[in-house]
Amino acid sequence: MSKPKGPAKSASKGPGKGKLRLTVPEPSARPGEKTDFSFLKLSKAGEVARPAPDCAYEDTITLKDTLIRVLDEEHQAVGPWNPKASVDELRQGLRLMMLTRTFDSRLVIAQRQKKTSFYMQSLGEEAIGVGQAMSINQDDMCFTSYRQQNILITRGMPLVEMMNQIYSNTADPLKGRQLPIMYSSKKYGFFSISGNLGTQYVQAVGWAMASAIKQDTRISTAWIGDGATAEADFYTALVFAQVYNAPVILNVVNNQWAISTFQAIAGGTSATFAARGVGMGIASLRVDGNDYLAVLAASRWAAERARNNNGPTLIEWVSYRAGPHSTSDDPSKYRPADDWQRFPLGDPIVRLSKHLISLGAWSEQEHQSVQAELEAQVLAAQKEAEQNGTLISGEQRTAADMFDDVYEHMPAHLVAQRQQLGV
Ligand SMILES: Cc1ncc(C[n+]2csc(CCOP(=O)(O)OP(=O)(O)O)c2C)c(N)n1
Repeated sequence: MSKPKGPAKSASKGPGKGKLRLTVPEPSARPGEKTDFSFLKLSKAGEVARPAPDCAYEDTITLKDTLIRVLDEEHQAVGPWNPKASVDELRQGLRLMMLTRTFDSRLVIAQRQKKTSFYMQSLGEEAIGVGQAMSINQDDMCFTSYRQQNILITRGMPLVEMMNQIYSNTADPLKGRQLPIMYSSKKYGFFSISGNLGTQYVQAVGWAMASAIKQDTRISTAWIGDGATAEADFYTALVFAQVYNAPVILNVVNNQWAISTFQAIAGGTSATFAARGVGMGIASLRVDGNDYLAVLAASRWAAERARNNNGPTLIEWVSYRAGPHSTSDDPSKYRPADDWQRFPLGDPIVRLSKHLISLGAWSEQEHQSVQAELEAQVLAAQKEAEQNGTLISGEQRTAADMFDDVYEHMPAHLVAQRQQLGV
């Protein structure tokens, strides 16, 4: 019997180079070593051109591999992306970043004191959400991950209300049903956070499409981390955003890490995350996420584009996750302890404060007194929230709440289950 002839046989012809090998990307350094940050494609401040916000997506193709930066080594604002923000706007931005960091550090302590079960800080990433929230309208809708608490803070959600959610106490706006930090606030245009990574990205695009269908004027913002871009929803969102020219800002926060996983394993060092956008026909920018002025400029550009029906923009924000992934994580097990100190884009709060100092609009003393003021503000909010209960003090909503809102009207089987519980 003759052997079957198939494509596999002909494909195996030709000179191979021996056995195949699987590539598994690794970070350049592990604990005790020094990260080689040369993988980051950096540009000099002021170096990258600024196309008009109504440009064709093709005009952004080169921007996928450059880095939009405004603040230079001397802390001066330079180049075509300089947003020319007023000193008052910048001072407000700095204050909101400092407030976010202060809020985070207090809640990390609260978690260590067992007042809450869990917390996630945004250390080092404060500029991105604050700057974007300052660049859009209060009624634009934000579909965030769990690391954009600064958007709620910028929009003025009372810190007490945020803490009530974290403590799952009697005043928790989400009635104790959600893991701490999974905020939801219709009032502050903040879509309910879900634990399932990436789902909000496609929903943000749908929301933007709905806004366009209704001939509304509001836009949406979508938020995802570098790791979560590997989720299918990320690509689905891009296709729909491009096809329907949805008025959405597609933010990718590249903080280099997804828990213990370096962004190379989500594909980020072979091609930038901004490249994903232009590959789909979406105008895309790659921006220094630790440069508050660059955040303002790029966010305004994208918001203007969306609002004028010029379509979506994808923005890769290059930053660094300076803290642990969450209170359940110990980064010293997988990355060098001094990584953030060596990260070339520095600390967004330090950079903006140095810029303001150079303008004569801030000082070390003012920094310290504002810091003290913010700590007092957060502490006062914390004391107030703790009156409604914490995990250790134990006050919670009634168990009867547990059955509400599963459906709009409670079906008979849920009524029966509630009665079984005797509540
Ligand atoms: C669908 C899904 N898979 C896995 C997880 C577990 N998980 C929670 S956060 C996280 C890492 C996400 O990293 P990244 O998107 O880079 O965001 P970052 O935490 O760095 O802000 C993972 C894998 C999840 N919540 N949902």
